[in-house]
Amino acid sequence: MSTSPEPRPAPVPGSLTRPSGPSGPFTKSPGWLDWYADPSAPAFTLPQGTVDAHCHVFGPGAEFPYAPQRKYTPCDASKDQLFALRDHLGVSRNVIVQATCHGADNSAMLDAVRASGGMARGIATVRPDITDAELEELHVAGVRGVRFNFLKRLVDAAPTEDLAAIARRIAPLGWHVVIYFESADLEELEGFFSSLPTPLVVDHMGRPDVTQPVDGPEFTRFLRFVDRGDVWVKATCPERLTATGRPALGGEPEPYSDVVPFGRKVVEEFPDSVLWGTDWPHPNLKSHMPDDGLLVDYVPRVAVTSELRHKLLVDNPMRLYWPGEGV
Ligand code: 0GY
Repeated sequence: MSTSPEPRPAPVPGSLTRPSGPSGPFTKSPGWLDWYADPSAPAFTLPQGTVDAHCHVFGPGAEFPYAPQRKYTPCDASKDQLFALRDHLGVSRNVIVQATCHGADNSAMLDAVRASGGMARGIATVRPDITDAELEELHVAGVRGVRFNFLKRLVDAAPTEDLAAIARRIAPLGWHVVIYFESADLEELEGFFSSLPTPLVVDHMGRPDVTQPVDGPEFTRFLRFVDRGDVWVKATCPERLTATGRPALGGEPEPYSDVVPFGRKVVEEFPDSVLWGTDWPHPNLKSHMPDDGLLVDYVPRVAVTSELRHKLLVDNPMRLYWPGEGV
């Protein structure tokens, strides 16, 4: 694998513009909230080399059809639109996580990773019958992990023996497993997670119930789980986790205050194994669609020193996704 980044392709002018019609040949799920087409310029300047370690591409459906077994049909969100957002926010690199609406067809994600000129990595969804040659092809394209999703509203349950078999297959490639689960399910899943032979990366802080105290039993269990293993945590998705916080809209300077103590806790307890990401284009939000510029301004509320911010935004994701590369 090459270790020097290739030149980044020029941003596509105007590509944050979102078509208002249907998603190509697909009809969006009822009530679908489209991503925010006119994000503000962040007040907080991200450090050079910032990695958005959790984002997705959706289609476009006309080019990369959504999977027949999907649980939702989104608004298209193309690689050009993702790269335009990256440049607008001052992000340098992306980790593009396969979204469940594409099932195990990684084409849209791979197309985006390949087009990034080395500035994106991918997290794939794979089936247990994937061949070694196919895994190698994913690695060459820039994939560095697989995602195991345990949310019943997003996927049909997969047998843990199949997932364990996948984890054994990817371990020699130096990949990790991204796990997405509801906090209430951790007790049941913890033994399985601990048996996996790869590092683990937890989506959205394990989805805590933020109406519970940050030092309550549920989040304490999660913190202990992280502490015991080779586990990374994404301090992401305040817009998804919030119960009472004001939304990141209309220039709100302090959105999602109810999530801040949880974000601060993981950033301060695990400064060398936390990651940040936008979660753009924010699938399945119900109450509102955040202004991504304001989501950047949320970062210094959970990472309160420049040292913590540099670890969260640059050092940690670079170590995990671009080891040995300078920013
Ligand atoms: C997220 C969260 C969600 C969806 C997906 O792959 C997906 O469909 O990840 C969700 O609905 O909670 O991380 O983007």
